[in-house]
Amino acid sequence: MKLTLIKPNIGRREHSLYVDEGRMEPLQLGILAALTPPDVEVVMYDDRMEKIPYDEPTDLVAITVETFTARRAYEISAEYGKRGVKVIMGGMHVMLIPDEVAEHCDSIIVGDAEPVWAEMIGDCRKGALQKRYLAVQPECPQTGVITRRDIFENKGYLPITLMQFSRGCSHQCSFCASSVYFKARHYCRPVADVVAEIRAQKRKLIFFVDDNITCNHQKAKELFRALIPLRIRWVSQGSLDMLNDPELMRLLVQSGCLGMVIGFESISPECIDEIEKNTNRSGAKQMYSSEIKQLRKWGLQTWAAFTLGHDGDTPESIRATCDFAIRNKFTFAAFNILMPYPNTPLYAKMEEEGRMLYDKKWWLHKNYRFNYSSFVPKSMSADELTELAFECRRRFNSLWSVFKRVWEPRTNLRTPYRFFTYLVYNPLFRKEVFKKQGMQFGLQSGENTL
Ligand code: B12
Repeated sequence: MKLTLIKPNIGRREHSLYVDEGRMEPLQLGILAALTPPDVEVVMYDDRMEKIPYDEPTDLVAITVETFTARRAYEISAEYGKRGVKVIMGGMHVMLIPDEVAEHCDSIIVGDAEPVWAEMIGDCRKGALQKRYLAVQPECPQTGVITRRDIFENKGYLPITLMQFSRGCSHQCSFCASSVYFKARHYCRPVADVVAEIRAQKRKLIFFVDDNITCNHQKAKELFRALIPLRIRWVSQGSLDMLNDPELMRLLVQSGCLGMVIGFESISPECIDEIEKNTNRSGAKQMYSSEIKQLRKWGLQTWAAFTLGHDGDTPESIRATCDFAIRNKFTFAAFNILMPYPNTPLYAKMEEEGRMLYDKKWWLHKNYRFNYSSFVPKSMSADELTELAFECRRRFNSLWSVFKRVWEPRTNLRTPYRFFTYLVYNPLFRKEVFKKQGMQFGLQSGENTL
């Protein structure tokens, strides 16, 4: 039997193809490969930079789907369908809206693949693939499974190893798709498995793609203690409440943490209340001054993430958010328009208030473009919000801002390595800002909604 794994791209630019130059290893496909019995041949194609050879013989195609790659995933599935090849889909979007996905393929796995993958492969061998497999969320994700990384070789990925210690987050921010997937729970892998996985690969730079690696302080401390002897460098995502626990922070730094993606979301306390981001309530009341001081003290290079277009946002507050990010010399920042992902509380609210645009299914609509507002904001038009968010990305990533932000002795200039990281990744992200803006979803302009 032969299995073909596929990571879809978002789509294309209006006038040319889009190649993701900052692409990272598709971790989920490495896990699916590892779960697959050794007698099954496995190949992987990454649509972000290579052509999919639709005519290459295969017995099953497995596609990972996020909401922003759904339209492209359905196109790929249709191509295989024309050739009579069976397609299975799984991933975040499948959990959020399984009935829609099921219309575009032969089978779906709802939830983590681990509990049902072996059964599915067995069914496929017998020619008896079921329409739907429902996975019960395992208390310990990925137990005993070491990601197969040989499938990533020679694909030009950034030289950083992706891995997970935990999945999910116990907070319940109204816009977060992951809280829906994990029902606001946080699941940790056994620390020994993570250590074994780090040892099984060669790199010393790890990106823990956890939703919130510091969600459970005790478990995080256990992990960090075990990382210290490995002498790695790592980055991940965490929430501001980690700063309230000095022992956690000491271990985090000692274990090699270079920096974190932190969801600041908004500088306005009203907006933080609106999205129910409890970890940010006290910080937002004083413009995060004590949190930023601490992040510097611990020497972390922060990737600050903001969401724009809250009901309490105005054009002035959005511009002030960008000023705040530049003034505080964050190493990187993301200015994302608030996105109503299907089945999230944010989506339900926008739908109820009649504010959804693009026939309520922006991810399938032929006129929707990457980084456009998909709803009508309260204090501005959708187009104005789209333009303001683009303006923030342009300003934060401008050459002048890159020059200004580097002068932070405790973070960006702390060591030659930190300075190097700053210099290499800022131009890369700057390029992506322009390449991705306004990208069409999928490659074909086709139907209004698929
Ligand atoms: C790492 C990460 C990134 C990395 C990309 C890494 C990469 N490899 O390319 C970076 C930082 C670049 C990134 C960017 C973005 N991301 Co991101 N990202 C993540 C994060 C934190 C982890 C993803 C991951 O690797 N998980 C580990 C794997 C093992 O888990 P998994 O994918 O869930 O896979 C399991 C199951 O779902 C299932 N499964 C998965 N695929 C398949 C396929 C089949 C066939 C089967 C059977 C099963 C199956 O089995 C797997 C094993 O258990 C997720 C959060 C999350 N919890 O998923 C957000 C997340 C996926 N990102 C999100 C978003 C919005 C984005 C951006 C659009 C942000 C932006 N505005 O720019 C961009 C777009 C990226 C792009 N394509 O250009 C959203 C997506 C929401 C949605 N509804 O789709 C998420 C869920 C964050 C969130 N909390 O909302 N991201």
